Amino acid sequence: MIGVGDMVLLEPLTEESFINNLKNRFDHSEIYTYIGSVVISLNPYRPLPIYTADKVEEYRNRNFYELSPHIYALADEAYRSLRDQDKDQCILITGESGAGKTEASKLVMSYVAAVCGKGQEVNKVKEQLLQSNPVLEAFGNAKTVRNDNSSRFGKYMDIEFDFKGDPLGGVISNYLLEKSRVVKQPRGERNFHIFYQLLSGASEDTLKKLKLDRDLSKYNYLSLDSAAVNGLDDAANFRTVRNAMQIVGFMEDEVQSVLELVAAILKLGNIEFKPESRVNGFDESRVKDKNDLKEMCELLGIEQSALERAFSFRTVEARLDKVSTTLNVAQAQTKVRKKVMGVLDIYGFEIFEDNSFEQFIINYCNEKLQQIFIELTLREEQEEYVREGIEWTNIEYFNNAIICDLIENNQNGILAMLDEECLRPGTVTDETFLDKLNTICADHQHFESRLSKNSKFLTDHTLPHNCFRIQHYAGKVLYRVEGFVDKNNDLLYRDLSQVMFKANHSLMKLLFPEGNPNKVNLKRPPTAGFQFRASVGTLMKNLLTKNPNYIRCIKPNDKKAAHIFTESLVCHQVRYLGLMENVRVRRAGYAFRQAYEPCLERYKMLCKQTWPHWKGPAREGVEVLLTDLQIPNEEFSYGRSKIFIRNPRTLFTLENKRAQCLEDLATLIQKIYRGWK
Ligand code: AOV
Ligand code: MG
Repeated sequence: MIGVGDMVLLEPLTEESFINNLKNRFDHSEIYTYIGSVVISLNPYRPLPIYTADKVEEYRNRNFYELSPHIYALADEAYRSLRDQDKDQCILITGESGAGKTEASKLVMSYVAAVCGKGQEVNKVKEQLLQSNPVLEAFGNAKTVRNDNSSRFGKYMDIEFDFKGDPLGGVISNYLLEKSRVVKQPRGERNFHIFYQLLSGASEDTLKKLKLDRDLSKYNYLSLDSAAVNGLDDAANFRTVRNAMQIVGFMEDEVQSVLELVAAILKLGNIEFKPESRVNGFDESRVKDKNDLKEMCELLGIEQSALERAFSFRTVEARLDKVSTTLNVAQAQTKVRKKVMGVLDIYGFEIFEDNSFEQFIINYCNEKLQQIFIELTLREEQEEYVREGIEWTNIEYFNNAIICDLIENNQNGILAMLDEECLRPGTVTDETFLDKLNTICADHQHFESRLSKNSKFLTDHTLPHNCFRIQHYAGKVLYRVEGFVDKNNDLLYRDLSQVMFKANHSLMKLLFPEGNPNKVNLKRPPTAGFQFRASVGTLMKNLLTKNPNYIRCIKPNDKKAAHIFTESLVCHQVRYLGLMENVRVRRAGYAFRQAYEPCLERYKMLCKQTWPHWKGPAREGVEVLLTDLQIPNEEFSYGRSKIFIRNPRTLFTLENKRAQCLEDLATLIQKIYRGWK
């Protein structure tokens, strides 16, 4: 074992020793380390030979602490607990952008797929579950400055199992896609992968049908400076995605429809408008070059003049709306209760140079997850002590509930303020929204802004006037308010959605139900912020009903590079993730706990009465063993099903004695062997 595999056993426990242990292990390609049952995962930024079929076999049906730390151990524990103890599980993966969450979620899924069920039908379900990833990533991931394959949407997948633990299917929920990326990408970033994949990977014939040109520079929506990404083979990935769509269950004509939409979006981006003065003095926009418009309408079966009218008279800028929805990969309709394993992979905490509404939403989501980690780690710990009948000591934590409240409070949270502005009659701008925040949130300890003149608080002169800053659990983020009102409103003019609904293209129709003239809904649709808050709320409630398993991902450097461990960067993440507190909570009462059976099994060789077999109950065997080893009574507590060890050193003593015993045994065997020879 390189360093210490479980931080709970680290002596002495300081931030320095914690980081050193991570570094030492990372330098020896050991990217996983435990804090009790929590897995810390460091992104190696290179392929490691630790995800082979042999490794799967090695970790299968083994106790968590028996082997060196691995994400497979967590996946195995979660799966067995679901199958054998009928406990619904959730896998919560957190960490900042590029830390390795999406990769971790795929590793968990592929491990579970490898160990659960067999047979043709089951294999088909597994394949569908796994192949949903390339499809979703093509349409929802993009290269950002932080990550070449950054998730621009949140994803929660419930994998459903029958009573035997065989997979039945999966239900995927998507959370707020960063759709503004379709239209505009920050410098050095790309649009969603699918655009590049389609243009590089599709056959000449397909491109012709889609009226597309392979040349990226022909499309305004595809930024040119960053089109090629090292290590990303767009053409090969296109084939993977096509294949995956087929496995997931798309019919050939459905794939074609999707690609037509992708092509239409590229055409849409090329449509330019020119102002045209009208008699009454107002400017009106007109489509400049009609070829792209014509081709787009042909692709989607839209009447060109109707679309042109809708563009010209109401909208100045072409905007797109996409509906993110629940996608059923395969829903098995059985009457019996399904066992569920939920895998949550969201967009990680982000701080860019320029942070807008999207970052605000992403970071809010991360606050909520941190909150659930805090609540559940403490709760679970407390509950375990109660369950086992053992006394509990409280540990102080930084609780980020206060930041969640600043954002989501129904009366005066930032999202509520934004909604209020969006719904208010009269002139509403991003500035009026900021003014409102200035007056309402100004004295909140996690909120900063250069304040409007009528406020008595003044926090920071250096802040640009159109920004506010939030001190998140993971760092301070400066948000520019420009676009907040518009993005939260998320409205598409009705005449545009009506034209889209009239399209002779069934998929397109499906995406614009609000354009149905027979279903004119005068009620305003909920804002983007409101919907997000509601769906995150539902998700959190759902997670709270399940048994949580944590993977805490850490990014070792800012260069997306292998072998580099930047201590300051890691230290920052260790702090905000609350990992030191996590260890302390774990050690506060009892550093280590283990069920009686495996404990006796592991150490029984240290005592004549328990070796080689102990006939009575395991708990009594452990008592006999510990008494025989003369370990002081205060070092232990006997829980109902587990033994609790107070001090890590006691465990070391046991481990050392065991190692010594094994060594003596090996020497003895060698002697006997030599004697024979
Ligand atoms: P993220 O999901 O946490 O970021 P990813 O899982 O996409 O991060 O990881 C970023 C990149 O790091 C991957 O594309 C891989 O190249 C590499 N990587 C991550 N984990 C491993 C691993 N276990 N082994 C080898 N390489 C790995 V974001 O979606 O941006 O929040 O929003
Ligand atoms: Mg991701």
